[in-house]
Amino acid sequence: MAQPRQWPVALTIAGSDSGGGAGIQADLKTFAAHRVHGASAITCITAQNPAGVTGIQAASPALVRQQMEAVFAELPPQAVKTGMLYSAAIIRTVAEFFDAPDRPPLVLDPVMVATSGARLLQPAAIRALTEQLLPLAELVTPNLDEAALLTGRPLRTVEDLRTAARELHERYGCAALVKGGHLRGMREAVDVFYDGRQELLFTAPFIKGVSTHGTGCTYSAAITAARARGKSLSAAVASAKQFITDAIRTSYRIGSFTALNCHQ
Ligand code: PXL
Repeated sequence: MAQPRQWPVALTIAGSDSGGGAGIQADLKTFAAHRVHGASAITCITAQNPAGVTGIQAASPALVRQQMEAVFAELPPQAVKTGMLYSAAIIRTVAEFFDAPDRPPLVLDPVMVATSGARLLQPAAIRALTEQLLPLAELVTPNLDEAALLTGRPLRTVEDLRTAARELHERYGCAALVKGGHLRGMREAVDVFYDGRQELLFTAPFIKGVSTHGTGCTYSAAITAARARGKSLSAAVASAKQFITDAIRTSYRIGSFTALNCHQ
């Protein structure tokens, strides 16, 4: 029999969304759509549906570490992303694990608040995220609210996105993708990428009338999958922008809600 073909592995370190629209579930579907084997280290279980979050329980930091160790021992991933990390203790555990030689590229989606308004990061954990994990990331992917929190200033224009991306790179040494999808009064969803050498603007038509629950997860998972497949960081962001735009454009209905199509 012919030898099966090798697939790359990507790891997501994130929370579970019982409704299947965001979190681990969106990440694994997106990895699969890229023909990348998806491994996961679950940080939290959330009880939720598209209307909102009704419960959260965190895994112990020791169990998060064991999941990462189990994956790295036999399925060393070519790229890793983090999503909902929830507590300072979990962030410290992930940072300690990544502060080692020869770790694969880390895409950090600084998940703080759900589209529905639920808090997904404890306030006391923001410092651990910026001081311990951000310096270890290859890329950070904040939306407008998250970029405002990380830089200490509101973002209202594309110029503000450009400044924020540069500032995040200067402060933390990682590349930044600041996502302007929710900028007011714009016909287009503009994202700014800056890695210290090049600035790139990614633009797509703004699509009205669909839920954006899970867009951040799907976007960062698509970047991670493309990195696991060997693309450069800027090429991975470009292909992921196309993927997330198509996922929004081809959203489907589930009951009285819409969901992103990350099954492309
Ligand atoms: O999109 C942010 C996010 C990440 N992770 C989990 C979530 C959400 C949003 O609801 O539920 C588990």
